Amino acid sequence: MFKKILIANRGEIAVRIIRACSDMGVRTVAVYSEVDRDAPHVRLADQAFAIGPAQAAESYLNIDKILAVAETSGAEAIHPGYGFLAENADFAERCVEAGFVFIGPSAASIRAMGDKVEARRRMIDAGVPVSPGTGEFSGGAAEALLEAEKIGFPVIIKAAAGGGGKGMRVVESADELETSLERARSESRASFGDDTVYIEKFITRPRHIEVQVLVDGQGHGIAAGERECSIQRRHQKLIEETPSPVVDADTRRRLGEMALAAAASCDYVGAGTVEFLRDADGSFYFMEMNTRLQVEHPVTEEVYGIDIVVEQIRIAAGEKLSYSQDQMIPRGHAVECRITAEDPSQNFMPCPGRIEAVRVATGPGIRDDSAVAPGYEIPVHYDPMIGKLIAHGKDRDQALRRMDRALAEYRLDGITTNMPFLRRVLRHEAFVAGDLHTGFIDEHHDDLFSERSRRVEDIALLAAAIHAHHCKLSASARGSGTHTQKKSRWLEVGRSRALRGG
Ligand code: MV4
Repeated sequence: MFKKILIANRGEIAVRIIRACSDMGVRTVAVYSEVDRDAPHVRLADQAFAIGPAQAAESYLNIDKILAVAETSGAEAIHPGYGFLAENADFAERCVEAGFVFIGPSAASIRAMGDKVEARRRMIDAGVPVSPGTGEFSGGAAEALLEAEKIGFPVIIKAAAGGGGKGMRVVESADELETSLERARSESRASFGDDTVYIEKFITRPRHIEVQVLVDGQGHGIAAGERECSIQRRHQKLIEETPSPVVDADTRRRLGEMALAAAASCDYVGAGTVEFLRDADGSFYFMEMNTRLQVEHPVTEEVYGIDIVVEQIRIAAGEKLSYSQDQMIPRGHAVECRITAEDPSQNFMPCPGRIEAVRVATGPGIRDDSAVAPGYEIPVHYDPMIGKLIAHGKDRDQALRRMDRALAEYRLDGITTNMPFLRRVLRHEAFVAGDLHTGFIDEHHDDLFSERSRRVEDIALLAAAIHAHHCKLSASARGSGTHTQKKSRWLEVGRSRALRGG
């Protein structure tokens, strides 16, 4: 096993990886930008090195600097986390050339799955279902029309270098085709420096369901169930869960086989995720393979009783998987909420700032994967996601109730977060019913953003403010600075009214 690992990342995922290393007795090296000097990941690591200015391009994306720190610190392996350099095949290659183990798949696997046309071709060869469509499409409007009519409208034009929604255009009818093709190509050229596109049948009202795979260097692979990730906004997932409300044991087995075939198609080694779209009649189509650890990995860890980060590190060190496929039995249900410093009422405008006080939620079935601390200033330069709350229960109902309790308990003073919005989604009747699809937030926009839905929270806030004020008054009357322990009658009234929606 490695003695020392460098974590080429920041925030909650760097903290998560440091924890896995500590559990394994592996020492850790953090890297940080100028604005992250006092960040949680820096404090938790055994060693930390500055790698440059706030701008990610000059720090967390600076390959030369990161490799230089790896050399100086004596680290043997590098974990990229997610985002930043995690799916950069050149980085994986440079790590290996410099004599470090890259904790992730080979550069060749990353490249193969990063090219969406190539990935599609490999899936077809491997017998994994894909949405009907083309290979690389280099024709003009007339040829596009022929293809689209063969496929049937609506179609979607996607960037070969894309993923995550960039360079995508949905085309409802023939008259939009030419403009959409031009737009998709130019957006793709601007974003990726490559205007290769392909065309697929557009799946309407799909669910996003993905499968976690782990493959070791001895050729053993396991699928650790699916995650339902349909609750998204602008291609950012908000809430994820496992099991999916629509996947039964037999479908899970089939999906697992498809995901392992997808992984084998690019000689995948490590932890990976195979994303599928599920259409309204229950058919699954391969969408993409993510060649990294994912944000939402904890729900799988809770329900399958595994540690995905530990497995990644073991696999990278040449060890065998700790689990076999027949041990992958789901136990209960887990849900994850992504907590962001964003204001949902201001179109999810990022609201970074200084965290004045923190009360992390705990208690039965709750896991907090965050990177927050009192006095910590959330930098404006990176993702507004500051942590994740994961609730595990014996079934979906218990997991959702625990999540609601944890979100109510959680306090992050000094910054605006999306927590009240997450609670509105969790309590929405369509969400409770498991009636999910990728357009959920848009479809239920009025319910989730209306004055009325926010009024409930306003009443609770008002009651809490009155309570705090009342405490202060009684404390100063007694000449002490401590809060009174007795719960204010105002708060109780405010709470019960708020819960009734009155
Ligand atoms: C699709 C699709 C419907 N049909 N492909 C979005 C991001 C990129 N990974 C691919 N995406 C989609 N591909 C076909 N053939 C719908 C989407 C899509 C989507 C997928 C998952 C989650 C949210 C989404 C939001 C809009 C569109």
